[in-house]
Amino acid sequence: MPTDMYKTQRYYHHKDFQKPSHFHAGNGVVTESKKRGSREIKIARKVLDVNDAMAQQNRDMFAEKGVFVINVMSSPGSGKTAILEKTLSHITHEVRSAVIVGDICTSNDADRLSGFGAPVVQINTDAFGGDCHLTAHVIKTAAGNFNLDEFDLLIVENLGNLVCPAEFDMGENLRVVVLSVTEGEDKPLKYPLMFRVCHAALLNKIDLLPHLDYDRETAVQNIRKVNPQMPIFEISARTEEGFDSWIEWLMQKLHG
Ligand SMILES: Nc1nc2c(ncn2[C@@H]2O[C@H](COP(=O)(O)OP(=O)(O)O)[C@@H](O)[C@H]2O)c(=O)[nH]1
Ligand SMILES: [Mg+2]
Repeated sequence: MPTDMYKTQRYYHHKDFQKPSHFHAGNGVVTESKKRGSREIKIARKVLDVNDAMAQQNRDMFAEKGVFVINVMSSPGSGKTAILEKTLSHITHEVRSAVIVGDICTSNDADRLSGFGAPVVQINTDAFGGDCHLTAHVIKTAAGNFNLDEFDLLIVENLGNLVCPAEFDMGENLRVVVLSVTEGEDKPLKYPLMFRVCHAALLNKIDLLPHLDYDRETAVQNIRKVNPQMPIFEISARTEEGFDSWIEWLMQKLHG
C-alpha cells in the first residue's frame, strides 16, 4: 500500500486548522487548535499522522480477519450509491459483503443499499461536527458493528467530495474514484490528489453521452496525466454497460 503517498502528496485539510471538533481523529492527542502560521501545519501533521497510525491498525485488523476493504470516493451525485447498488447485486451471491456508507446527514444511501444481501451501516458525520470525509477512527468504530469473521469484502462509500477524502487513509486495500460524464473532463487536473491516490477510476453515466458535449478522449487523457497506469472503466449504473469489466477487475483484486 502506498501509505507514504499520503504523507508526501496530500494537502492540509482546511477544517483541521479551524475547528476543534475536527480533531476527533486525534483522539485527544492534539491539544492546540487555534494557532496560526507554521504552527498550524505542525498540528495538522500531527492529526494526519495519528490517522495514519490508526489506518495501519485497521489494515492489520482487516488482514487478520481476511476482509478486503474498498473505499469509493467522488463528488456528490456522480453515482457512488447507484454503482454500489448494481455492484452488490452482481456479487453478493458469491462474496460475503458488508457496507459502510458516510454522509453528513440522512440514512438515504443506507436505505438504498439495503436489500442487496449485504448489511449496511450508515455514518452521519453531522453527529461529530459535519466532517466532509471519513477517517480511520470512524471506520474502526463502524466496522465494530460487524462480525468481520463473516465477511470477505467491506465496501466504504465515502462522503461526496473530491478533495478531503483523498487525504485520509482508512486502512483500505483499494481506492476507487467515480467521475461522472456530467462533471466535465477537467476534474482530474483540478483535483489531482484524488486521482493519484486511487487504484481505479469509474467514468459513470455514459448512457448520457448522446445528450452531452463531453470529450471522452480528453477525460481519459486528463486521468492519465495524473495517474498514467490507472485502470479506467467506462460504465453506466443505469444500463449496467461496462459492469462486466469493472466487476471482473474487482474480483481479481479481491481474490488476487
Ligand atoms: N443517467 C444516469 N444517472 C445516474 C447514473 N448513476 C447515477 N445516476 C443518477 O445520479 C444521481 C446521483 O446518484 P447517486 O448514486 O445518489 O450518487 P452519489 O451521491 O455519488 O452516491 C441519481 O439521481 C442517480 O439515479 C448513471 O449511470 N446514469
Ligand atoms: Mg451516495
